[in-house]
Amino acid sequence: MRHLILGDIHGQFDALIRVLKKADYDPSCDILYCVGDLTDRGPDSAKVLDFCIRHEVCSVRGNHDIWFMDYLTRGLTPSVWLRQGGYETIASWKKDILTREPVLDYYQKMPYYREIQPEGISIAIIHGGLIPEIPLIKQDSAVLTWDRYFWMFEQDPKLSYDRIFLGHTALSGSARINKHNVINVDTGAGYNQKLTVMDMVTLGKFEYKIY
Ligand SMILES: [Mn+2]
Repeated sequence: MRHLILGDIHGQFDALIRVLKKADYDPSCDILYCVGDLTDRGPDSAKVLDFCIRHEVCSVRGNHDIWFMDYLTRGLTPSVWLRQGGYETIASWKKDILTREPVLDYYQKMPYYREIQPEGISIAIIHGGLIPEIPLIKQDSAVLTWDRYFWMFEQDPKLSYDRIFLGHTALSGSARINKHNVINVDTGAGYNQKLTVMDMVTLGKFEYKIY
C-alpha cells in the first residue's frame, strides 16, 4: 500500500489520469492525497471532482477550493476568482453535470490540514503555508490556504513533523524538497506545466507534462 500525494490539479483531468497511470496507481491498495486546488484554470474541473469523490482522494482545502465552495453554496462569483480560472470551472460544471450533494459533502469534509504517519513517518499536509512554531490546529485558515512566505523563504516550521507537503506556489521544474524537509508538489498544472504525484514514504515521483 502506497501513500501518494498529488500536486495542485487545477482541472487537468487528462493529466490526472495519465500521471496516475505512470505511477501504476492501484485504487484497491494505494491511498491518494492532494495538496488542494482541485479546480480552476484547466478545462475539466467537474471531471476532476468526480474522480476525487469516487476515489476518495484525501485532499486539503486550497484557496481555489474555497472559491468553488462559495460558488456552490452561496452563488458567489468574485471577479478575482473568475479571472483565475473560475470561468473555466463554471463552464465545466455546466457541461459535465454532477450530482450536487456528493460534491458539497466532499468539500464540507475537506480539512485545512491533514496529519498522517505512514510507515512511522510523521507527515503534515497543507495547501499554502504556515507560521513557524504555531501548531496546525491553531493556524489561521487564511495562512494555511494562501501563505507563500513559508515556502519562498524556506522557513523552519519548528513543528514535530518529519515532512510537510504543500502546493500553492507553482514551481517551474519538478517537485522539490527544501532543507527543512518541506516538499512542494505543485508543478504548475494550472499553468499547463506538469502534474506530479509523489510517494510520501519513498519520495519517488512521477510527473506528466501537459505542454
Ligand atoms: Mn494552486
